[in-house]
Amino acid sequence: MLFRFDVQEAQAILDKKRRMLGRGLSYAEKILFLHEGEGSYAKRLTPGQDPVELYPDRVALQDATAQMAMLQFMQSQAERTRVPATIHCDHLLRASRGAEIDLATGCEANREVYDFLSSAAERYGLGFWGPGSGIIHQVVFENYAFPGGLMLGTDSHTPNAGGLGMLAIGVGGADAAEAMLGLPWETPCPIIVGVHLTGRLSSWASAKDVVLEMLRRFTVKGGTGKIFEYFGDGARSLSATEKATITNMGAELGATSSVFVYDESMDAYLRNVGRSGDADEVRAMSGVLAQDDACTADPQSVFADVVELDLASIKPAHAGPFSPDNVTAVAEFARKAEEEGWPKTVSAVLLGSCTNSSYSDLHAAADILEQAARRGLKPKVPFLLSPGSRQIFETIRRNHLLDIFLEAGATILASACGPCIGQWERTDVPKGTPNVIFTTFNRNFRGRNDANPETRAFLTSPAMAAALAIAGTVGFDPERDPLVSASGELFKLIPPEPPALPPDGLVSSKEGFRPPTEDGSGTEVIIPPDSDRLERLKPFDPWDGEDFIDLPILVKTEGKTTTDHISPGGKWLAYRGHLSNISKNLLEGALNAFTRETGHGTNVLTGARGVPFPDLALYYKENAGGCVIIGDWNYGEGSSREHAAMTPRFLGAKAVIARSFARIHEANLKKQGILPFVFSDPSDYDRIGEFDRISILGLDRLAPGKPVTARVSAKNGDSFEIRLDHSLDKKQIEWFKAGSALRGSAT
Ligand code: MIC
Ligand code: SF4
Repeated sequence: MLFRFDVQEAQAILDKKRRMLGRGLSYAEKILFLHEGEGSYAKRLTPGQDPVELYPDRVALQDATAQMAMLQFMQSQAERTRVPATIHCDHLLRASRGAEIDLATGCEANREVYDFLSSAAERYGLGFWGPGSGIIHQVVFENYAFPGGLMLGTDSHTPNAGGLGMLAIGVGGADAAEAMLGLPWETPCPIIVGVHLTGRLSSWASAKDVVLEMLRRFTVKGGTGKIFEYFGDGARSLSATEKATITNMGAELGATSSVFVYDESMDAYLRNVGRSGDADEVRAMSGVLAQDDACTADPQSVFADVVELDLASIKPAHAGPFSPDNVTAVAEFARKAEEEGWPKTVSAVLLGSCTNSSYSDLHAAADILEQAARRGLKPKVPFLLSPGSRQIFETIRRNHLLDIFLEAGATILASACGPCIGQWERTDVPKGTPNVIFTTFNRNFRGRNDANPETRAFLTSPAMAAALAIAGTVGFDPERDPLVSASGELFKLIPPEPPALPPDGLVSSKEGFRPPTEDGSGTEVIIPPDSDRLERLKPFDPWDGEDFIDLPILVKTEGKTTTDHISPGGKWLAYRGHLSNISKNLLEGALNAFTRETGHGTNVLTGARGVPFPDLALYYKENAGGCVIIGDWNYGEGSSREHAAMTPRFLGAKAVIARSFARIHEANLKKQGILPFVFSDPSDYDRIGEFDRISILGLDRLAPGKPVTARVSAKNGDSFEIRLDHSLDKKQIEWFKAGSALRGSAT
């Protein structure tokens, strides 16, 4: 049974809401209302202000975040997850020599983490997808996502399931642990924005280009607090997996989630993957779930905002470097590359990831390689493919696409995140060498893929990625530029028209999957006592009731400070279950506004310069009662990793004062007992000096909606006061007092 209510019950709930609001309901609202907790059910909530309590149908965890999630879940002494949940081993596999060898090496290298996760899953009743089974979002899409459902996932790209009409939201591990305890999940009631799609994609334009267009318009901050609901004729023209590419990268917009309204493409997908039973159940509910007429007749009465997007006007584009909203049309790219002085040749092409590894995506890329092969051409540069799941891999093998990739000389990596999260043992380009790569991934932050800050990564569509691998020059535009065949003739690539779904369905494989156990009480969770990768958590200390007085500033970060800057991936992924060890990467990639260094700062107590932030934080913890972090706009953009909040907490940071926050990171800070403040006047950011001390006053009167005063004291004794705003509600203030949320809710 997918739904907790039958048609009549669901209808009654929604009728009540319609009456309460005096208007029609959107699809996303219907899902929210059908999953509300008692705390918010009967209330009329103001989007963007009031918190909403939700009960998800499912929780998904990936191995890099599941470790902390499970360690926190274990702190609660619970017996079993109350909500269906799965763990997916995808992030920790390194990509080096190809699927088979990498999988064997990875299983050995990560043995203690996999043993821990597998035993914890068995003990607490979670499904377990072992290494090689696929990337969390792809596996969830194939096996669990369903229209009308609500899911939480400990990964920012969880909204991928929005391609199947599921409202899916990325959260930190503590949130997931709470949901698994059966507690309601609380978030600011999202603002629903309608995205009305008309027309059809044509030529080289793809679903990737649709979301790049959204990023061009709205930037990485534009989605904060919002759910984008995609609908209209244009939406119906996209396949479920094309839709998923768009909702997946809604994370790059900072959106709480993105979702497409249920349509035929979702029904077709579910049947193609062998889930006809689910498809039937959803069909029975489809009348209830459908957008109310007002969404099309009078969209302004339903949505906070309506975006019009004509798919026919979408042109192919690349995004990068260093930010997914740096979007350049392919037609303009050669000129831009010249202007910017980017290297002219492509150094590698990476295909796959959770964003673009559907059958159709891989078919599109294979089609290009085949067109080139017929003219005697092969990729000029290393071409690496990470299939999204074992099922996808088996399907491309059965349907002979794999042969095309292999003949083109591609390296087939394990069905895992691999280079997307820095697990790429790149040896062909020495660190520090400027170079350009094209990927079909969703993020391109500096150093993310190969730990080389000089690598400029551009996000693009699968067909374009393949075309660039063949051409080898960054400015290549297949619409405009011909290629020269092996026999010297000019020819142009033809835009591929891949099938939406694999003919004969997706190959079914549950290899590497262990379903939830009925009773795991006899299973012992394996944590070797001497492990440097796993460490049981000790609760953070409760607040001592005192104001924070004259705390030094650990860093004032300048510009983009993503979670990749605060707690990088790559080699550090190995320590995601060991708080003491992973804390050694704190703010490694952050730019210090005072000194222009990255990852280092000045010890204002001793005068020592160039001190790594973890050492500095520890020094302040021991000698100054802690520290404060000052952040720029959209601080904590990017991933859901709560390590970016736990490590500063562990090393004594008391508050982060930023110009603004990304949603998941702000929530993670609250959960871990760090106070997130924003400058009431963003220009106060400029007034803070390196040697200033920060006092946060009146903490005993901390209350929802009430600004707080901070005193900034300079070395010479001068001081001034600034106003800080916050979004803490009553419960979250209790978390702060208790030391962290789980401590607050579990003890
Ligand atoms: C990412 O794409 O940045 C990650 C790695 O999947 C993260 C999760 C993590 O840090 O483990 C995410 O997007 O949430
Ligand atoms: Fe994995 Fe990359 Fe997707 Fe994150 S964005 S889940 S690292 S494939």
